[in-house]
Amino acid sequence: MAQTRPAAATAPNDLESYWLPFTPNRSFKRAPRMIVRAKDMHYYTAENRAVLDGTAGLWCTNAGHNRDPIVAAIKRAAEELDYSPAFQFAHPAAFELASRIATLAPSDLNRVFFCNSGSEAVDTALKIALAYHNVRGEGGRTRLIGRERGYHGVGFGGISVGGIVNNRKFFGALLSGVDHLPATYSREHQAFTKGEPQWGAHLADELERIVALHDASTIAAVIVEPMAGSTGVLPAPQGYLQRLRAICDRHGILLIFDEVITGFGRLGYAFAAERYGVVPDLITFAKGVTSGAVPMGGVIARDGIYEAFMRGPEHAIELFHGYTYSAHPLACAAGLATLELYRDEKLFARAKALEPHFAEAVMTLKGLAGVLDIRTVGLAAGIDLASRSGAPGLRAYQAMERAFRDEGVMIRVAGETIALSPPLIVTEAQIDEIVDKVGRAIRAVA
Ligand code: PXG
Repeated sequence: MAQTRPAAATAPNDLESYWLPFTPNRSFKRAPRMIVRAKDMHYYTAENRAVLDGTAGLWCTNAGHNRDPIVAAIKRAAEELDYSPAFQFAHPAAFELASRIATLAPSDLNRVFFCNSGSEAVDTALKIALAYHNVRGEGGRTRLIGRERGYHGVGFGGISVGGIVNNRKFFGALLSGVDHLPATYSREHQAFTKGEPQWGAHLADELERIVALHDASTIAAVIVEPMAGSTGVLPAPQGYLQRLRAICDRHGILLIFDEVITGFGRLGYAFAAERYGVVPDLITFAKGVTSGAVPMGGVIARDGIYEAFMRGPEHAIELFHGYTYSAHPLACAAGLATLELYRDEKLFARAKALEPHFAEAVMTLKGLAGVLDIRTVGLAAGIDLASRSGAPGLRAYQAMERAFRDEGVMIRVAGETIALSPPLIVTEAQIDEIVDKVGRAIRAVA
Protein backbone atom coordinates (compact mmCIF):
# COMPACT_ATOMS: atom_id res chain seq x y z
CA MET A 1 0.00 0.00 0.00
CA ALA A 2 1.06 3.58 -0.53
CA GLN A 3 1.63 5.75 2.51
CA THR A 4 -1.31 6.15 4.83
CA ARG A 5 -2.95 9.47 5.34
CA PRO A 6 -2.58 11.55 8.52
CA ALA A 7 -4.64 10.59 11.54
CA ALA A 8 -8.25 11.70 11.66
CA ALA A 9 -7.54 14.61 13.96
CA THR A 10 -5.46 16.31 11.30
CA ALA A 11 -7.09 14.91 8.16
CA PRO A 12 -9.16 17.34 6.17
CA ASN A 13 -12.80 16.36 5.82
CA ASP A 14 -12.45 16.20 2.08
CA LEU A 15 -15.06 14.91 -0.30
CA GLU A 16 -12.86 12.39 -2.04
CA SER A 17 -12.92 9.31 0.15
CA TYR A 18 -16.63 8.72 0.17
CA TRP A 19 -17.89 6.82 -2.90
CA LEU A 20 -21.58 7.68 -2.98
CA PRO A 21 -24.13 5.01 -3.94
CA PHE A 22 -26.39 5.46 -6.98
CA THR A 23 -25.06 9.02 -7.38
CA PRO A 24 -23.05 10.78 -10.07
CA ASN A 25 -20.06 11.28 -7.77
CA ARG A 26 -18.25 13.93 -9.80
CA SER A 27 -21.27 16.22 -10.16
CA PHE A 28 -22.15 15.75 -6.52
CA LYS A 29 -18.66 16.61 -5.33
CA ARG A 30 -18.64 19.73 -7.48
CA ALA A 31 -21.84 20.97 -5.82
CA PRO A 32 -22.71 18.81 -2.81
CA ARG A 33 -26.26 18.62 -1.53
CA MET A 34 -25.54 18.23 2.15
CA ILE A 35 -28.11 17.57 4.87
CA VAL A 36 -27.15 18.00 8.51
CA ARG A 37 -30.38 17.68 10.48
CA ALA A 38 -34.03 16.74 10.13
CA LYS A 39 -37.27 17.03 12.05
CA ASP A 40 -40.77 15.86 11.09
CA MET A 41 -41.42 17.01 7.48
CA HIS A 42 -38.18 18.92 7.00
CA TYR A 43 -34.47 18.54 6.42
CA TYR A 44 -32.03 21.34 7.24
CA THR A 45 -28.83 22.22 5.40
CA ALA A 46 -25.64 23.41 7.07
CA GLU A 47 -26.84 26.99 6.46
CA ASN A 48 -30.02 26.04 8.35
CA ARG A 49 -32.14 26.22 5.22
CA ALA A 50 -35.33 24.10 5.60
CA VAL A 51 -36.05 21.61 2.82
CA LEU A 52 -39.48 19.99 2.72
CA ASP A 53 -39.29 16.21 2.42
CA GLY A 54 -41.33 15.19 -0.61
CA THR A 55 -40.02 11.63 -0.64
CA ALA A 56 -39.86 10.33 2.95
CA GLY A 57 -36.10 9.97 2.56
CA LEU A 58 -35.78 7.09 0.14
CA TRP A 59 -39.39 5.96 0.71
CA CYS A 60 -38.62 5.11 4.32
CA THR A 61 -39.31 7.84 6.87
CA ASN A 62 -43.05 7.21 6.83
CA ALA A 63 -43.56 8.57 10.36
CA GLY A 64 -41.55 11.71 9.58
CA HIS A 65 -38.03 12.52 10.74
CA ASN A 66 -36.49 12.28 14.19
CA ARG A 67 -39.73 11.53 15.93
CA ASP A 68 -39.24 11.76 19.70
CA PRO A 69 -40.61 8.30 20.66
CA ILE A 70 -38.40 6.58 18.10
CA VAL A 71 -35.31 8.55 19.11
CA ALA A 72 -35.96 7.78 22.78
CA ALA A 73 -36.44 4.07 22.09
CA ILE A 74 -33.16 3.87 20.17
CA LYS A 75 -31.31 5.69 22.97
CA ARG A 76 -32.77 3.37 25.59
CA ALA A 77 -31.86 0.27 23.60
CA ALA A 78 -28.31 1.49 22.99
CA GLU A 79 -27.81 1.89 26.73
CA GLU A 80 -29.39 -1.42 27.66
CA LEU A 81 -28.29 -3.99 25.09
CA ASP A 82 -25.99 -3.05 22.25
CA TYR A 83 -25.93 -6.48 20.74
CA SER A 84 -26.73 -10.10 21.37
CA PRO A 85 -25.93 -12.92 18.95
CA ALA A 86 -28.62 -13.45 16.36
CA PHE A 87 -27.87 -17.17 15.99
CA GLN A 88 -28.72 -19.58 18.83
CA PHE A 89 -29.66 -16.65 21.12
CA ALA A 90 -32.26 -13.93 21.02
CA HIS A 91 -33.60 -10.95 22.93
CA PRO A 92 -37.21 -10.16 23.86
CA ALA A 93 -37.77 -7.21 21.52
CA ALA A 94 -37.19 -9.45 18.49
CA PHE A 95 -40.17 -11.63 19.44
CA GLU A 96 -42.30 -8.65 20.30
CA LEU A 97 -41.63 -6.93 16.99
CA ALA A 98 -42.19 -10.13 14.99
CA SER A 99 -45.56 -10.64 16.71
CA ARG A 100 -46.64 -7.06 16.00
CA ILE A 101 -45.64 -7.32 12.34
CA ALA A 102 -47.50 -10.63 12.06
CA THR A 103 -50.59 -8.93 13.48
CA LEU A 104 -50.38 -6.24 10.81
CA ALA A 105 -49.91 -8.72 7.95
CA PRO A 106 -52.97 -10.31 6.37
CA SER A 107 -54.25 -13.87 6.75
CA ASP A 108 -51.77 -16.47 7.98
CA LEU A 109 -48.66 -14.44 7.16
CA ASN A 110 -47.44 -14.96 10.71
CA ARG A 111 -43.74 -15.85 10.61
CA VAL A 112 -41.14 -13.11 10.46
CA PHE A 113 -37.48 -13.50 9.47
CA PHE A 114 -35.34 -10.41 10.10
CA CYS A 115 -32.47 -8.92 8.10
CA ASN A 116 -31.13 -5.40 7.55
CA SER A 117 -32.29 -4.04 4.23
CA GLY A 118 -34.67 -4.52 1.38
CA SER A 119 -31.99 -6.20 -0.72
CA GLU A 120 -31.35 -8.75 2.00
CA ALA A 121 -35.10 -9.23 2.41
CA VAL A 122 -35.41 -10.07 -1.28
CA ASP A 123 -32.52 -12.53 -1.22
CA THR A 124 -33.97 -14.06 1.93
CA ALA A 125 -37.42 -14.48 0.36
CA LEU A 126 -36.00 -16.04 -2.80
CA LYS A 127 -33.89 -18.43 -0.73
CA ILE A 128 -36.84 -19.37 1.49
CA ALA A 129 -38.90 -20.08 -1.63
CA LEU A 130 -36.22 -22.34 -3.12
CA ALA A 131 -35.57 -24.14 0.17
CA TYR A 132 -39.30 -24.55 0.83
CA HIS A 133 -39.74 -26.53 -2.36
CA ASN A 134 -36.57 -28.44 -1.56
CA VAL A 135 -37.64 -29.57 1.92
CA ARG A 136 -40.96 -30.70 0.47
CA GLY A 137 -39.28 -32.90 -2.10
CA GLU A 138 -39.83 -30.54 -5.03
CA GLY A 139 -36.21 -29.51 -5.44
CA GLY A 140 -36.71 -29.32 -9.19
CA ARG A 141 -38.50 -26.01 -8.68
CA THR A 142 -35.50 -23.73 -9.11
CA ARG A 143 -36.70 -21.04 -11.50
CA LEU A 144 -37.51 -17.55 -10.27
CA ILE A 145 -39.79 -15.21 -12.17
CA GLY A 146 -39.49 -11.44 -11.86
CA ARG A 147 -40.83 -8.60 -13.97
CA GLU A 148 -39.47 -6.05 -16.38
CA ARG A 149 -39.09 -2.66 -14.65
CA GLY A 150 -39.07 -4.46 -11.31
CA TYR A 151 -36.69 -3.25 -8.58
CA HIS A 152 -35.75 -5.72 -5.90
CA GLY A 153 -32.61 -4.19 -4.50
CA VAL A 154 -29.03 -4.81 -5.46
CA GLY A 155 -28.08 -8.28 -4.26
CA PHE A 156 -27.41 -10.84 -6.98
CA GLY A 157 -30.84 -12.38 -6.37
CA GLY A 158 -32.54 -9.02 -6.53
CA ILE A 159 -30.85 -7.81 -9.71
CA SER A 160 -31.46 -11.18 -11.36
CA VAL A 161 -35.24 -11.04 -10.87
CA GLY A 162 -35.21 -7.25 -11.24
CA GLY A 163 -35.89 -5.62 -14.55
CA ILE A 164 -33.73 -2.51 -14.71
CA VAL A 165 -31.12 -2.81 -17.39
CA ASN A 166 -28.42 -0.63 -15.81
CA ASN A 167 -28.68 -2.55 -12.55
CA ARG A 168 -28.02 -5.78 -14.46
CA LYS A 169 -25.83 -5.28 -17.47
CA PHE A 170 -22.55 -4.48 -15.67
CA PHE A 171 -22.67 -7.43 -13.31
CA GLY A 172 -22.06 -10.60 -15.23
CA ALA A 173 -24.30 -13.56 -15.79
CA LEU A 174 -26.44 -13.13 -12.66
CA LEU A 175 -28.56 -16.04 -11.41
CA SER A 176 -29.44 -18.59 -14.03
CA GLY A 177 -32.96 -19.88 -14.55
CA VAL A 178 -34.69 -16.52 -14.23
CA ASP A 179 -37.49 -15.29 -16.47
CA HIS A 180 -39.48 -12.06 -16.51
CA LEU A 181 -43.09 -11.01 -16.85
CA PRO A 182 -43.69 -7.92 -18.96
CA ALA A 183 -43.99 -4.54 -17.24
CA THR A 184 -47.55 -3.38 -16.69
CA TYR A 185 -47.13 0.17 -17.93
CA SER A 186 -48.47 1.47 -21.21
CA ARG A 187 -48.68 5.23 -21.65
CA GLU A 188 -51.01 4.78 -24.57
CA HIS A 189 -53.58 2.96 -22.44
CA GLN A 190 -53.26 4.61 -19.05
CA ALA A 191 -51.75 8.10 -19.21
CA PHE A 192 -52.83 10.39 -16.33
CA THR A 193 -54.63 7.68 -14.39
CA LYS A 194 -55.27 8.13 -10.69
CA GLY A 195 -54.92 4.85 -8.83
CA GLU A 196 -54.92 1.41 -10.44
CA PRO A 197 -55.35 1.58 -14.22
CA GLN A 198 -58.19 -0.35 -15.81
CA TRP A 199 -55.96 -1.59 -18.59
CA GLY A 200 -53.39 -4.29 -18.06
CA ALA A 201 -54.80 -7.19 -16.00
CA HIS A 202 -54.32 -9.47 -19.00
CA LEU A 203 -50.54 -9.04 -18.68
CA ALA A 204 -50.67 -11.42 -15.69
CA ASP A 205 -51.60 -14.16 -18.15
CA GLU A 206 -48.06 -13.96 -19.48
CA LEU A 207 -47.23 -16.11 -16.48
CA GLU A 208 -49.19 -18.94 -18.12
CA ARG A 209 -46.98 -18.56 -21.19
CA ILE A 210 -43.85 -18.75 -19.02
CA VAL A 211 -45.25 -21.82 -17.24
CA ALA A 212 -46.00 -23.45 -20.58
CA LEU A 213 -42.43 -22.76 -21.74
CA HIS A 214 -40.57 -24.01 -18.67
CA ASP A 215 -43.15 -26.34 -17.06
CA ALA A 216 -44.57 -25.54 -13.63
CA SER A 217 -42.46 -28.26 -12.00
CA THR A 218 -39.35 -26.10 -12.59
CA ILE A 219 -40.70 -22.83 -11.18
CA ALA A 220 -40.25 -21.90 -7.51
CA ALA A 221 -41.64 -18.40 -7.19
CA VAL A 222 -42.86 -15.21 -8.79
CA ILE A 223 -41.79 -11.91 -7.25
CA VAL A 224 -43.45 -8.57 -7.97
CA GLU A 225 -43.86 -5.21 -6.33
CA PRO A 226 -47.60 -4.52 -5.87
CA MET A 227 -46.71 -1.01 -6.99
CA ALA A 228 -43.41 -0.71 -8.82
CA GLY A 229 -41.80 2.22 -7.01
CA SER A 230 -38.28 2.77 -8.26
CA THR A 231 -39.12 2.68 -11.94
CA GLY A 232 -41.58 5.48 -11.62
CA VAL A 233 -44.66 4.53 -9.54
CA LEU A 234 -46.50 1.94 -11.61
CA PRO A 235 -49.59 0.80 -9.73
CA ALA A 236 -50.83 -2.72 -10.43
CA PRO A 237 -53.61 -2.72 -13.02
CA GLN A 238 -57.05 -3.57 -11.62
CA GLY A 239 -57.35 -7.33 -11.19
CA TYR A 240 -53.72 -8.02 -12.16
CA LEU A 241 -52.48 -9.26 -8.78
CA GLN A 242 -55.58 -11.44 -8.31
CA ARG A 243 -54.83 -13.04 -11.64
CA LEU A 244 -51.21 -13.70 -10.72
CA ARG A 245 -52.39 -15.30 -7.48
CA ALA A 246 -54.78 -17.61 -9.30
CA ILE A 247 -52.14 -18.74 -11.79
CA CYS A 248 -49.58 -19.34 -9.00
CA ASP A 249 -52.18 -21.39 -7.10
CA ARG A 250 -52.96 -23.43 -10.17
CA HIS A 251 -49.31 -24.40 -10.59
CA GLY A 252 -47.98 -24.63 -7.04
CA ILE A 253 -45.79 -21.54 -7.51
CA LEU A 254 -45.10 -19.25 -4.54
CA LEU A 255 -46.13 -15.62 -4.90
CA ILE A 256 -43.83 -13.05 -3.29
CA PHE A 257 -44.92 -9.45 -2.84
CA ASP A 258 -41.94 -7.15 -2.49
CA GLU A 259 -43.45 -4.59 -0.13
CA VAL A 260 -40.21 -2.80 0.74
CA ILE A 261 -41.83 0.42 -0.47
CA THR A 262 -45.55 -0.40 -0.18
CA GLY A 263 -45.31 -1.82 3.36
CA PHE A 264 -46.19 0.33 6.36
CA GLY A 265 -48.77 2.64 4.95
CA ARG A 266 -47.59 3.99 1.60
CA LEU A 267 -50.79 2.79 -0.12
CA GLY A 268 -53.08 3.48 2.85
CA TYR A 269 -52.79 0.04 4.44
CA ALA A 270 -50.24 -1.78 6.56
CA PHE A 271 -49.43 -3.79 3.42
CA ALA A 272 -50.54 -3.40 -0.19
CA ALA A 273 -51.68 -7.03 -0.03
CA GLU A 274 -54.58 -5.75 2.06
CA ARG A 275 -55.44 -2.97 -0.38
CA TYR A 276 -55.68 -5.50 -3.18
CA GLY A 277 -57.26 -8.34 -1.19
CA VAL A 278 -54.56 -10.73 -2.39
CA VAL A 279 -52.63 -12.95 0.03
CA PRO A 280 -49.09 -13.65 -1.17
CA ASP A 281 -47.01 -16.50 0.29
CA LEU A 282 -44.14 -14.24 1.30
CA ILE A 283 -43.91 -10.49 1.89
CA THR A 284 -40.61 -8.62 1.97
CA PHE A 285 -40.39 -5.42 4.00
CA ALA A 286 -37.75 -2.87 5.11
CA LYS A 287 -37.67 0.95 5.10
CA GLY A 288 -40.91 1.96 6.88
CA VAL A 289 -40.61 -0.73 9.55
CA THR A 290 -38.30 1.60 11.49
CA SER A 291 -39.31 4.76 9.65
CA GLY A 292 -35.78 4.71 8.28
CA ALA A 293 -34.20 5.42 11.67
CA VAL A 294 -32.20 2.17 11.94
CA PRO A 295 -31.60 -0.24 9.06
CA MET A 296 -33.94 -3.22 9.16
CA GLY A 297 -35.66 -5.53 6.72
CA GLY A 298 -37.42 -8.84 6.82
CA VAL A 299 -39.65 -11.46 5.28
CA ILE A 300 -43.10 -12.48 6.45
CA ALA A 301 -44.03 -16.07 5.58
CA ARG A 302 -47.32 -17.90 5.70
CA ASP A 303 -47.63 -20.49 8.47
CA GLY A 304 -47.48 -23.38 6.03
CA ILE A 305 -44.11 -22.27 4.72
CA TYR A 306 -42.57 -22.04 8.18
CA GLU A 307 -44.11 -25.35 9.17
CA ALA A 308 -42.68 -27.12 6.14
CA PHE A 309 -39.22 -26.45 7.58
CA MET A 310 -40.03 -27.61 11.11
CA ARG A 311 -39.22 -31.25 10.53
CA GLY A 312 -36.20 -33.40 11.21
CA PRO A 313 -34.31 -33.60 14.49
CA GLU A 314 -35.08 -30.74 16.86
CA HIS A 315 -31.44 -29.84 17.50
CA ALA A 316 -30.82 -29.33 13.78
CA ILE A 317 -30.93 -25.93 12.08
CA GLU A 318 -33.93 -25.80 9.76
CA LEU A 319 -32.91 -22.91 7.48
CA PHE A 320 -29.26 -22.23 6.74
CA HIS A 321 -29.62 -18.50 6.42
CA GLY A 322 -29.30 -15.39 8.59
CA TYR A 323 -27.24 -12.28 9.26
CA THR A 324 -25.05 -11.13 12.15
CA TYR A 325 -27.42 -8.22 12.56
CA SER A 326 -30.74 -10.04 12.07
CA ALA A 327 -33.14 -8.51 14.62
CA HIS A 328 -30.51 -6.09 15.93
CA PRO A 329 -31.62 -4.69 19.30
CA LEU A 330 -31.51 -1.06 18.11
CA ALA A 331 -33.52 -1.89 15.01
CA CYS A 332 -36.10 -3.82 17.02
CA ALA A 333 -36.45 -0.94 19.46
CA ALA A 334 -36.88 1.51 16.59
CA GLY A 335 -39.36 -0.83 14.94
CA LEU A 336 -41.50 -1.20 18.03
CA ALA A 337 -41.60 2.55 18.63
CA THR A 338 -42.38 3.17 14.96
CA LEU A 339 -45.27 0.71 14.86
CA GLU A 340 -46.67 2.35 17.99
CA LEU A 341 -46.51 5.74 16.31
CA TYR A 342 -48.24 4.39 13.22
CA ARG A 343 -50.99 2.97 15.45
CA ASP A 344 -51.37 5.94 17.81
CA GLU A 345 -51.42 8.51 15.01
CA LYS A 346 -53.42 6.25 12.68
CA LEU A 347 -50.96 7.04 9.94
CA PHE A 348 -52.03 4.30 7.50
CA ALA A 349 -55.62 5.55 7.63
CA ARG A 350 -54.29 9.06 7.28
CA ALA A 351 -52.48 8.11 4.08
CA LYS A 352 -55.70 6.60 2.77
CA ALA A 353 -57.72 9.68 3.67
CA LEU A 354 -55.16 11.97 2.02
CA GLU A 355 -54.99 9.95 -1.20
CA PRO A 356 -57.74 11.85 -3.10
CA HIS A 357 -56.31 15.25 -2.19
CA PHE A 358 -52.80 14.12 -3.07
CA ALA A 359 -53.91 12.70 -6.44
CA GLU A 360 -55.90 15.82 -7.25
CA ALA A 361 -53.00 18.10 -6.33
CA VAL A 362 -50.34 16.23 -8.30
CA MET A 363 -52.60 15.99 -11.35
CA THR A 364 -52.67 19.81 -11.51
CA LEU A 365 -49.16 19.50 -13.00
CA LYS A 366 -50.71 17.97 -16.11
CA GLY A 367 -50.30 20.42 -18.95
CA LEU A 368 -46.96 21.83 -17.86
CA ALA A 369 -44.46 21.82 -20.71
CA GLY A 370 -42.62 18.51 -20.86
CA VAL A 371 -44.95 16.54 -18.56
CA LEU A 372 -45.83 13.35 -20.44
CA ASP A 373 -47.69 11.36 -17.80
CA ILE A 374 -48.60 11.42 -14.12
CA ARG A 375 -49.51 8.38 -12.03
CA THR A 376 -50.71 8.41 -8.44
CA VAL A 377 -51.57 5.71 -5.92
CA GLY A 378 -51.76 6.00 -2.15
CA LEU A 379 -49.28 8.69 -1.15
CA ALA A 380 -47.03 8.08 -4.15
CA ALA A 381 -46.82 9.76 -7.51
CA GLY A 382 -44.69 9.44 -10.63
CA ILE A 383 -44.31 12.34 -13.05
CA ASP A 384 -42.72 11.52 -16.42
CA LEU A 385 -40.82 14.31 -18.14
CA ALA A 386 -39.79 14.51 -21.78
CA SER A 387 -36.07 13.83 -22.27
CA ARG A 388 -33.73 16.48 -23.58
CA SER A 389 -32.45 15.29 -26.92
CA GLY A 390 -29.38 13.13 -26.58
CA ALA A 391 -29.33 13.42 -22.77
CA PRO A 392 -31.78 11.01 -21.18
CA GLY A 393 -32.37 11.72 -17.49
CA LEU A 394 -30.85 15.21 -17.61
CA ARG A 395 -34.09 17.19 -17.36
CA ALA A 396 -35.32 15.26 -14.31
CA TYR A 397 -31.90 15.55 -12.68
CA GLN A 398 -31.96 19.31 -13.24
CA ALA A 399 -35.48 19.47 -11.80
CA MET A 400 -34.27 17.66 -8.67
CA GLU A 401 -31.34 20.08 -8.28
CA ARG A 402 -33.60 23.06 -8.85
CA ALA A 403 -36.17 21.75 -6.40
CA PHE A 404 -33.54 21.28 -3.72
CA ARG A 405 -31.64 24.53 -4.16
CA ASP A 406 -34.23 27.04 -5.26
CA GLU A 407 -37.54 25.65 -4.06
CA GLY A 408 -36.54 23.94 -0.83
CA VAL A 409 -38.16 20.58 -1.56
CA MET A 410 -36.58 17.14 -1.80
CA ILE A 411 -37.79 15.01 -4.69
CA ARG A 412 -36.51 11.73 -6.16
CA VAL A 413 -35.77 11.16 -9.78
CA ALA A 414 -35.29 7.88 -11.59
CA GLY A 415 -34.47 8.20 -15.23
CA GLU A 416 -36.85 10.85 -16.51
CA THR A 417 -39.44 10.34 -13.76
CA ILE A 418 -39.94 12.47 -10.68
CA ALA A 419 -41.22 10.42 -7.75
CA LEU A 420 -43.12 11.93 -4.83
CA SER A 421 -43.80 9.96 -1.65
CA PRO A 422 -44.03 12.28 1.37
CA PRO A 423 -43.99 11.07 4.96
CA LEU A 424 -47.50 9.97 6.00
CA ILE A 425 -47.64 12.83 8.53
CA VAL A 426 -47.82 15.33 5.63
CA THR A 427 -50.69 17.84 5.82
CA GLU A 428 -52.93 18.89 2.94
CA ALA A 429 -51.24 22.30 2.98
CA GLN A 430 -47.82 20.66 2.75
CA ILE A 431 -49.00 18.50 -0.15
CA ASP A 432 -50.03 21.69 -1.95
CA GLU A 433 -46.70 23.27 -1.06
CA ILE A 434 -44.75 20.28 -2.44
CA VAL A 435 -46.78 20.34 -5.67
CA ASP A 436 -46.32 24.13 -6.09
CA LYS A 437 -42.59 23.85 -5.60
CA VAL A 438 -42.29 20.86 -7.94
CA GLY A 439 -44.35 22.71 -10.54
CA ARG A 440 -41.97 25.67 -10.38
CA ALA A 441 -38.96 23.35 -10.67
CA ILE A 442 -40.48 21.66 -13.73
CA ARG A 443 -41.19 25.04 -15.35
CA ALA A 444 -37.63 26.13 -14.62
CA VAL A 445 -36.18 23.22 -16.59
CA ALA A 446 -38.71 23.32 -19.45
N1 PXG B 1 -37.25 -3.93 -3.01
C1 PXG B 1 -37.90 -2.81 -3.37
C2 PXG B 1 -39.28 -2.92 -3.92
C3 PXG B 1 -37.29 -1.57 -3.20
O1 PXG B 1 -37.94 -0.47 -3.58
C4 PXG B 1 -35.36 -2.71 -2.32
C5 PXG B 1 -36.01 -3.90 -2.49
C6 PXG B 1 -33.97 -2.72 -1.75
O2 PXG B 1 -33.92 -2.13 -0.52
P1 PXG B 1 -32.52 -1.64 0.11
O3 PXG B 1 -32.88 -1.40 1.56
O4 PXG B 1 -31.56 -2.75 -0.02
O5 PXG B 1 -32.13 -0.41 -0.60
C7 PXG B 1 -35.99 -1.51 -2.65
C8 PXG B 1 -35.26 -0.21 -2.46
C9 PXG B 1 -35.95 5.11 -5.31
C10 PXG B 1 -35.26 4.18 -4.37
O6 PXG B 1 -35.66 6.27 -5.33
C11 PXG B 1 -35.84 2.97 -4.11
C12 PXG B 1 -35.20 2.08 -3.26
C13 PXG B 1 -34.00 2.41 -2.68
C14 PXG B 1 -33.43 3.63 -2.94
C15 PXG B 1 -34.06 4.53 -3.80
O7 PXG B 1 -36.86 4.69 -6.02
N2 PXG B 1 -35.83 0.88 -3.08
